[in-house]
Amino acid sequence: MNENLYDVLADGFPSDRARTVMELEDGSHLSYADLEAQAGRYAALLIALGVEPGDRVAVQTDKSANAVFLYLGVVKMGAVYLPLNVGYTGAEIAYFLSDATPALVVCRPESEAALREIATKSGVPHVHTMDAAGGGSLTDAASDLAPVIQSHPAAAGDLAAILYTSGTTGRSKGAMLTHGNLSSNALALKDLWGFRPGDRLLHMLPIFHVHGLFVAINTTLANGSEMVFLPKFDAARALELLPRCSVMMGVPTFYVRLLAEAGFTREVAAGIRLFVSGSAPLLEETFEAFEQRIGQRILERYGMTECGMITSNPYAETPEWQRRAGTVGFALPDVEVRVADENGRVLEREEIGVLEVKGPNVFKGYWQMPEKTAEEFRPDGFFATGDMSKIDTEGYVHIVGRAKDLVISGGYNVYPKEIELVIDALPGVAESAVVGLPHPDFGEAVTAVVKRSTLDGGEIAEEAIIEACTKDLARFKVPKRVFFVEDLPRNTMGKVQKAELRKTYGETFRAA
Ligand code: MCA
Ligand code: AMP
Repeated sequence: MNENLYDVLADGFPSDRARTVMELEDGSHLSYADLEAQAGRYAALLIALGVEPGDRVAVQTDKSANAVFLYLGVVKMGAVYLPLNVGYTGAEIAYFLSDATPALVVCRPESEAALREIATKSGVPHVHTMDAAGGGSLTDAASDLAPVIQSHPAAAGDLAAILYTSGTTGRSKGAMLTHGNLSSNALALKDLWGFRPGDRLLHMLPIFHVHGLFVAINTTLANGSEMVFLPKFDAARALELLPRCSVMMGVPTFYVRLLAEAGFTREVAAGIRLFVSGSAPLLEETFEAFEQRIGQRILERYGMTECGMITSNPYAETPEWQRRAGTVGFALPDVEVRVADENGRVLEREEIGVLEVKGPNVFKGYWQMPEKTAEEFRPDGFFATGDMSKIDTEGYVHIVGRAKDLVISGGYNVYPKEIELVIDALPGVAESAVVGLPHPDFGEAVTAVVKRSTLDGGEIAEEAIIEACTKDLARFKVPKRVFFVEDLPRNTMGKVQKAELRKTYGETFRAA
């Protein structure tokens, strides 16, 4: 049976393919017929280049309609889509390419020279460009080709995408997501969140991570409805566009920034039937301020790259089942969740442990890391998320912390180890500890605490550390502040006490 994600989504496309799929920043519209033709052309080009089903296609481009159509074309012809954050630096990209060995890399024109050099070293045969408007060598090469009509017949367990997610060891892992993972999530969310004909989603998220790419786009396409598709989040633009939309999805920072706008009123939001928040904890104060101002409750849901969406607060509210601040709701249909201790013993309601998940949404494993994969799965197939949680007596899931050493800044994950490795390698540094501190805009702000080395002489300064990080790391990972200490606080086992650092420096950004 063919379970290619593209075809599953296409089952939901409107029968009148002239209907709009995207309205762009300049007000122009693209139809479902445009989507089919352009995705089909990219699929044809990939086949012409010799890309085979199962080959990886790595894409580091700006957000554009063609970038979405490229994603769909890759999936359609059976290759594996590998999106990369545009913020990633050459050093970061070099690792992804050497690990994933893609058959094709698509990059911004301005990074072509650097990318070609990295690609050559990793043995990547093809490099093409795509600019912020969707033009470039890839689109040129595809323009005269006849669109592929028939998708590659894929099984539910075949790979559709690899998304890299950093790890506690500092080494990124490629989460392998299958056609079945992505389509089960899209169809579940379409039903659960009441997607209906005529919906229009305000799309302001980046499209190289699960939230903007799969949750927002796949759900919309499975519903055959439209998106107002903007290059990035901008609160002032959101105020102009919200009255013409019916659904908005965002990370908590979007809602914090909207609430900072005096013009964000009930009238502006009146046409929105659903505001969704996820990727990071939504503070209760944001949930409450939003309800007070707008008269609607944000629907908070929870997920991760490896599993797509896992839980959601209720869409249809009843007197007993409401969207509750500080909770992420209930497992999606067909998804099971439980809380277990570190030995895998399943805990009772209200007890705190690690959340474990099983279902059609759960990924196939980490790319070429069978041991790492085995470590994260329980013998009965549950995946351990690393999120500390509890399920309350009514069944609501609460994410109460993280077992994994992770900072989430403006919805982006930052693994401290990766930053610590860069800082520790600098002359003048003995050792460092990176923590996330409360930040009014980003939720958490990456902060480094550094012990200087006496060996290398000189006094390394905050600016030098930030500059060095900026060279190697995407900007959202770069510490917003660096503090110096005589010694890092350690427990009797010699482990750095990050909780203590978070307490000591906790007020740093409060008034920012
Ligand atoms: C930008 N900067 C950041 C961030 N974004 N720093 C820390 N954290 C960030 N998230 C840097 C910029 O490089 C710049 O640095 C400075 O902060 C100010 O930029 P600003 O103009 O304020 O940023 P922005 O362009 O407005 O972006 C903020 C943003 C954006 C809109 C919140 O980060 C964003 O769209 N976040 C969404 C992330 C997302 O989609 N996550 C989903 C992952 P400098 O001045 O030094 O250059 S999927 C996921 O987590 C799971 C599956 C799930 O559950 O969804
Ligand atoms: P990522 O690895 O980028 O997919 O991020 C997944 C992580 O984001 C999860 O493991 C959680 O730690 C966090 N996360 C996502 N949604 C929420 C939420 N609604 N509340 C708290 N944490 C969340």
